[in-house]
Amino acid sequence: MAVVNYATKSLALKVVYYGPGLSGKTTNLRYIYFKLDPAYRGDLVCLETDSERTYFFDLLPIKAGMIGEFKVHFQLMTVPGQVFYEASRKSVLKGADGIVFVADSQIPLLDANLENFDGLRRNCLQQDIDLNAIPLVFQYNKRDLNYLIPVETFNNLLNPQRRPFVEAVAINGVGVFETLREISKLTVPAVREKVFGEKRREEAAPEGLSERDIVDLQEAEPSAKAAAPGEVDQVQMTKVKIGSVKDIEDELEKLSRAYGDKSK
Ligand SMILES: Nc1nc2c(ncn2[C@@H]2O[C@H](COP(=O)(O)OP(=O)(O)O)[C@@H](O)[C@H]2O)c(=O)[nH]1
Ligand SMILES: [Mg+2]
Repeated sequence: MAVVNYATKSLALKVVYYGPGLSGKTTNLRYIYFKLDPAYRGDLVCLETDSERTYFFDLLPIKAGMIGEFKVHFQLMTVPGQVFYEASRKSVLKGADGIVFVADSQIPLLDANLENFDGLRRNCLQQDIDLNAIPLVFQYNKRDLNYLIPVETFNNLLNPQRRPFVEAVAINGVGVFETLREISKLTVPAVREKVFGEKRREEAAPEGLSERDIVDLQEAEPSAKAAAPGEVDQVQMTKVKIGSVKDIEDELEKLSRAYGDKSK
């Protein structure tokens, strides 16, 4: 559920990039960070524990516009892919307002995608998230490679409801902003309804975050040119140490509030 801060009039929407390990989740966040005007985004943060079992999460706050008088920002985050991080995957999903499922299009990874999606289904159940109702967008990534799972196969197996899906080459930025736009288009009205539903109906207040704001997100890209090879991989990340899986939720909320407080 979106974090509402009435004191600073800010609203943080949480969008989780989910998917099997190495499907390209971090690459998506790095590209968005790389292309977005710094005025629109916070630091790209990587959360990790001190122990030998390191948990990697990436977190990127971006400014998106207004809902009524509330400043909206998205908190984009990834989940760690490896099987033994199930607990932290669950924890990152808690309170999600939207989910991007980043699938790896390589044929040998079909089962890995399907198993990971089953895991998402299970984790959503445990977090009281209705996967059939929550804003969800599929990104079929790595379309630059050979031996690809056909989009139709992906849709039949993962996406029978025909949620929005985007073919992507995240490493070159292809489809990255389109995915972000699709998930924001679904998430903003859902949150507006949940948080302000009652109030808005009686007030007939001006439209919240508009299509234009979301389009601006794309136009903040300095140019249409793709990133040079390796450029996105070199994006610097701020590392933040966390004590345990239990601290993850607190840390995410803290970082989100801090960004909401300083963003204008
Ligand atoms: N060929 C290709 N490689 C990609 C693409 N997107 C990501 N990668 C590479 O896949 C690897 C894993 O990506 P990463 O974003 O770290 O995956 P994550 O585990 O989902 O966060 C990295 O070496 C990326 O450079 C893509 O669209 N095409
Ligand atoms: Mg990653």
